[in-house]
Amino acid sequence: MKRGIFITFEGPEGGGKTTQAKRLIARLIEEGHEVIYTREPGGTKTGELIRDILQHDRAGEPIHPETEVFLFAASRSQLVREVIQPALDKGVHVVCDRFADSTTVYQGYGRGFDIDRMIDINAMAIGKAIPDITFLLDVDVDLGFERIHARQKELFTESDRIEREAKAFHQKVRYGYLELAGRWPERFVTLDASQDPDSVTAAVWERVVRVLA
Ligand code: Z5A
Repeated sequence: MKRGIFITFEGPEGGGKTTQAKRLIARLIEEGHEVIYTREPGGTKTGELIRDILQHDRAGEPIHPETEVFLFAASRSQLVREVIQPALDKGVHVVCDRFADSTTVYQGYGRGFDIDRMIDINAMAIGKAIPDITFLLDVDVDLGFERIHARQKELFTESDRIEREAKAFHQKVRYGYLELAGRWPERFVTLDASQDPDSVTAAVWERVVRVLA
C-alpha cells in the first residue's frame, strides 16, 4: 500500500498555519482524498493534557526549559504512534499544525539549546514520520502579533505562556525557521504569509498538487 503524504505547517505566531491547514484539509476532502488534521502539542488525550500544562501553566509552577523540551517531545511521540504513523501506513494523508521543527526552533533557536541536540531528540520522538512537505508561513513578528492580538480582542482570550515571551525570542524563532528552511530545501516550502489568505492558499495547493501527482 502506498504511504500517505505527510504535510506540516510551521512558522512564527500569526502566520496563518491553522487557517491554511484547515483550508488544505477541506480541499483535499473535496478532491476525494482521505486525510486527517492534527496539531501539536496535542492531538491525543495524553498530548492534550500535556498541551494544557505547556500553554496554560496547568501545573501552577514554572516549567524548566529542559522539562519543556521533553514535554513537547512526549506529546509528539504519542501523536506519532497513536495517530500519524498508523494513518500514513494506511495510505491516509496527514496535515499537522506544527511538528518537530517547532521544537528545533522554539527550544533550540529560541531558548538556546543546541540545535543538533533538538534534532536528535526529535528523531527519537518521530521515528519514521518525517514530513514530505513543510510549509513555512513566514511573517514579520510585529505583523504576526497584530493578527494574534486582533483575534484575542475578538474572542476575549489572552496570550499563552510562549506568546508572552519577549519580542527578541520571537525574532530568534523567525530567524531559526529561515535557517532550517535553508538546511532542508527539499522539504521546506517558504511562503510569504503577509499576503492575503487566498494567495497563500493558492500557493499551498499548487505545491500539494505537484506532490500528489
Ligand atoms: N511550541 C514550542 O515551543 N515547541 C514545540 O515543539 C511546539 C510548539 C510543537 C503552540 O501554540 C505554541 O507552542 C506555540 C509554539 C510552541 N507558541 N506560541 N506562542 P498554539 O498551537 O496555540 O498556536 P500557534 O501554533 O502558535 O498558532 P498561532 O500563532 O496562534 O496562529 P496561526 O495558526 O499561525 O494562525 P491562525 O490561527 O490561522 O490565524 C491567526 C489570526 O490571523 C486569525 O485571526 C486569522 O484569521 C488571521 N490570519 C491568518 N492568515 C492571515 C492572512 N494571510 N492575512 C491576514 N490575517 C490572517
